[in-house]
Amino acid sequence: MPAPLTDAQRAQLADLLPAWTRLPDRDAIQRRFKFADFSAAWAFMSRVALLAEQQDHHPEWENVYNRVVITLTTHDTGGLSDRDLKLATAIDRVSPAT
Ligand code: H2B
Repeated sequence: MPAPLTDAQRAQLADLLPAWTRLPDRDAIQRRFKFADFSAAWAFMSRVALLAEQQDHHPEWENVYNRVVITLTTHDTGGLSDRDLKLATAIDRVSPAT
């Protein structure tokens, strides 16, 4: 079972995941990506899909041409958990430098 983020972990979020922002209206983090074109965006999404399957943790996301928006939260616990931290960290590793 995922472990909800503790207050201490929440306080560290900005340092641990500087490219991600907390959403004001729900317990979730979000990152926006922009690529050269649709093909590059889809290649990135393919990598993220494999990571998500490996981790059994799945993003909410949307893609419009060369843009991808990823929102992470844990539906099973109704908010951020250690699984969101882990997946966000893995996504950062396969994302292009910003
Ligand atoms: N993804 C996300 N983001 N939150 C979850 O609570 C979640 C998931 N639960 N992927 C997993 C799948 C669960 O539904 C399955 C049964 O493991």
